[in-house]
Amino acid sequence: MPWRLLKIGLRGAHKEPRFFPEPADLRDSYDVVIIGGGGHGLACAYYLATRHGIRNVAVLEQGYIGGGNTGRNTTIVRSNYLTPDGVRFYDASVRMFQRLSQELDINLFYSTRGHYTLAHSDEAMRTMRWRAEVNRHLDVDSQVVDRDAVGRGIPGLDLDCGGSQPVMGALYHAPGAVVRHDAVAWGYARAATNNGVEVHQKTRVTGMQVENGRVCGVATDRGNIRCGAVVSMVAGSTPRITEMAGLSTPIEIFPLQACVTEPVKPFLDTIVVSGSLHVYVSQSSRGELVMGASVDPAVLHSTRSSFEFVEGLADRIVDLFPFTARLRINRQWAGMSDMTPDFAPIMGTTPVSGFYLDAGWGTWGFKATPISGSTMADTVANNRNHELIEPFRFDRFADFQLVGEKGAASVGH
Ligand code: PYC
Repeated sequence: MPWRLLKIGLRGAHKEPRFFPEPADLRDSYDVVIIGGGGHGLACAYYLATRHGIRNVAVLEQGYIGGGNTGRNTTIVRSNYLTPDGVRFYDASVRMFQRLSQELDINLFYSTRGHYTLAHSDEAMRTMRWRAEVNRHLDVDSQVVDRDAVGRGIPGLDLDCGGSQPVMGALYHAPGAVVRHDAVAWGYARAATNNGVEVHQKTRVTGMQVENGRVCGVATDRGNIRCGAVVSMVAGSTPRITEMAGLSTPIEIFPLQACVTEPVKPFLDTIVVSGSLHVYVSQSSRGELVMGASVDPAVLHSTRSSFEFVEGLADRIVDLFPFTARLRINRQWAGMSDMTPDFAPIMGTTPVSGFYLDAGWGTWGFKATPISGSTMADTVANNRNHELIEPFRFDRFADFQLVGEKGAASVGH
């Protein structure tokens, strides 16, 4: 049980302090400036302070914390990836997530549900078998299950999908989970500020100072800051920031949309993904169906959500769960996904000394929050890539060392 909750319960007085203090002014200099107050940036700040004793850190967020992709995803956590590099990395993340409520002393409502990736063709079954082999080799609990087992595991699912794409089987990943995404950002923000980090919201980075190949400061809309290191941990703004450092990456930005229905009685206690139908769905603790699709078809820097998205998604969700035809959609939104050519992130040191990059998360950045924060903090503290992120290094495209995770995407792109 989180200690703070216990203390408040026993005290009887329920006045709560501000969740975390907001510093008034920017200082002239910091050891490390982190651009982006989403889960990754806040986690990195927290681990810099707690594991490496680097506390003179500012997190600069142009909006409000968790207002970007951290609060715009469908909260899924899993490690059933395709490449050994991806599986090792996300397995470490799942393990950190499982302990995170205790560590941050906040109830993140982490809920292990099990995760089905449905296969509707022989080719998809082959990919599921491949993923299961790689996962099990690395001690990650994934197995291929047949059509009957899918039917038993997901009551209410039409195994024939309205006759369009009958289910043949699935990859079942028992550790698959959901977790309250905004609380992850708040938890890291509070824990980081308790350890001396400053989190500055509504502070936009407008420029970067690089001298003799080394970063030495950033300009913001609230003034200039000198610093020893800059870590870019943004989504949707990566090209804008890398350009300031004089770098370019193969990242392109595509919107990824999602929505929730009105609440209904609990019927779905697992996470269901269909790559062929381009949908994923889980039921929140409030009873809403949380659903999403693949990225939008064209490059766009926007968080607008569209009628076309809901129309297309609803059509396919009804094939899976016919009773949902009667449900209303309560909310819809979009995030901006940094897509790389090999569907793997770009992490670590860069050709500009003191400038570190955490980007290219595509459609799966949220689930990497703890491991990305901790490995990036280690990388910054030691100025060399942590071994778990070395496969995702900045120059892998120039070296033709791609990671090739497309087969593990929840939905086709
Ligand atoms: O990778 O699990 C995933 C995911 C779900 C929604 C988008 N990506």
